[in-house]
Amino acid sequence: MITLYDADRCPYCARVRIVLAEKGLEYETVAIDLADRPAWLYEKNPLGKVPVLEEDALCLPESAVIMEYLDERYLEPGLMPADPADRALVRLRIERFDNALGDAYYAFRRGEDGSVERLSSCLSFLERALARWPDGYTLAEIAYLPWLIRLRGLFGFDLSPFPVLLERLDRLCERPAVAAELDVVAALPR
Ligand SMILES: N[C@@H](CCC(=O)N[C@@H](CS)C(=O)NCC(=O)O)C(=O)O
Repeated sequence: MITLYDADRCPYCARVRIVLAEKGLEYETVAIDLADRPAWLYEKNPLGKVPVLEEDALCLPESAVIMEYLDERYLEPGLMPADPADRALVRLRIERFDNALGDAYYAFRRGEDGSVERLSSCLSFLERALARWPDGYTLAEIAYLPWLIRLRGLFGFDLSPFPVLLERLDRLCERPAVAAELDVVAALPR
């Protein structure tokens, strides 16, 4: 049985939930209150963060690592390209994303000075990058979608200056696994 240590608000957890849903996998959820997290969470992840995925003896933190594990362990549908070079590019996109938009999002959530401009500049970067990406559905798309879903659904952030990004978001939200995240976000306390 798969267990996911999870938080609805967390976009990193959303990545894992989307992959689990795409693969049609059953799993148990243990909801973690990050404001009052249990001490035992540090035994599962020394950083005390979610998501953490457990399956049998395996205990795995880090959303990008978990996504790849699930994709390799459960082959259908495949969420990585077949070619090693293309696979490397998917990993690079996830890495770049985490270093840019991920941090800017949290600065925005904390209401830091200049964070709207910082976030907009990261979204412009993603917009330009997306225009060059192959128009597919891989772990790279699953990696950035949860942030866009939250920016729009939770904070009413105007994504219209980023038409490529908006088009991908709307199109990929037609997939049931991604659409389920719209409901998760709609139910979050404002
Ligand atoms: N690099 C980690 C980041 C996970 C992360 O930052 N999760 C947040 C929730 S969205 C968390 O647990 N924050 C608690 C903390 O920073 O102490 C991943 O990709 O899984």
